[in-house]
Amino acid sequence: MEGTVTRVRSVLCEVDSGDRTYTCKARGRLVESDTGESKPVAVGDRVVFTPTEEGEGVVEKVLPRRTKLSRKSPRDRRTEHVIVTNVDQLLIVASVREPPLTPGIIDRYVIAGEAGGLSPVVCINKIDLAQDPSEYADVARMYREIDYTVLLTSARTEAGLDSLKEVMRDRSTVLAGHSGTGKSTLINAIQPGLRLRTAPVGWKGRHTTSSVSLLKLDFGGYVVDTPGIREFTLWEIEKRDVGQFFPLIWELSDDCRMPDCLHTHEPGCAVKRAIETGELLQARYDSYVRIVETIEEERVPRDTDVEVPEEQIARQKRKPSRRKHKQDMRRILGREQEAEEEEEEDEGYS
Ligand SMILES: Nc1nc2c(ncn2[C@@H]2O[C@H](COP(=O)(O)OP(=O)(O)OP(=O)(O)O)[C@@H](O)[C@H]2O)c(=O)[nH]1
Ligand SMILES: [Mg+2]
Ligand SMILES: [Zn+2]
Repeated sequence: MEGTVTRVRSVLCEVDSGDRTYTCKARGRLVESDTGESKPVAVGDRVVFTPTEEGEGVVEKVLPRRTKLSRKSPRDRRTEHVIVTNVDQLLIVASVREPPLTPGIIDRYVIAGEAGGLSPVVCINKIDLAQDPSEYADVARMYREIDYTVLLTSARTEAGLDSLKEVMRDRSTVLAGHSGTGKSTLINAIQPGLRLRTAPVGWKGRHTTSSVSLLKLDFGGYVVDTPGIREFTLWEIEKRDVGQFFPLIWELSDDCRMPDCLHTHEPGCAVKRAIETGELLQARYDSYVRIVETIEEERVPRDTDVEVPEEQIARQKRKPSRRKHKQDMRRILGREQEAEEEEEEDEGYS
């Protein structure tokens, strides 16, 4: 039989066949095979399994993955921790306050999403806590300028939830971001019956959601809730890959003197020149450098899960797919803010 993994707990996983859910173990050879991953199956995986007793089964095989969101395992940096597979988009949930808004983490998720074939969407939640919209306007503008959909939401006042639903309708979406930004609360707000556990109001403790789960949305589509991650370390991204996720830096790099310019210390760097002239924001550059600096120049060749890696994350395919997604989103949302972005795009930001 075939099914979709909806949850993974230690050695067991839940597999939804469409008719019912089976609690499965993974076949021994799957557990032992050296894929370089921390677990043999991930939430979102399409699997072939053999039902055994009532409601139980054994996973025989994981089918090729369409997309995946991965990070470096916090326990072993040579191990890939696959958070979720086969979802369409990554909703990066940040909050205006509690915890504070930090673009650095958004950038990391953007890169991980793009690298894994997921379309990133930025969601700035808890806008009700802002004394003034200027607290988040710059960050929102920054991501819109580089062609991403930015949603401004409040699970408390329900602001922006209609747009969020439209973005999620008939697609599969994983919510990720720091602990406490309101991921589970947002999911509960768009589909009240789910009653996911959320942190009590005002509680400063973190990590309320403890496992990744795939849920069906009544209005169409699927959503994956994930636990907040304190440190999100990119998996299999090289230093020289980072620039392409910063569109203006990517564009400027054509004029750098050194062919493999990383824009950190090289002579004749057009990116550094652009900071001096004000064409490139210092904050964008700093964010770029922070990410480059955290990447270790070391590749561990592994026979990972994607059968034809070129098909999944081919460099030349990334940008068009992002643009296509963006166009879809624009159609769906049809809002003024989106028209603004279009103008900016004409100015050559994309
Ligand atoms: N003021 C305000 N509080 C919110 C909003 N959304 C969520 N919260 C609160 O923020 C806290 C954390 O919400 P959660 O939904 O548990 O956060 P999470 O992102 O799922 O956190 P983890 O599961 O730990 O990753 C809760 O106390 C929520 O009530 C919002 O829009 N405005
Ligand atoms: Mg949660
Ligand atoms: Zn350069």
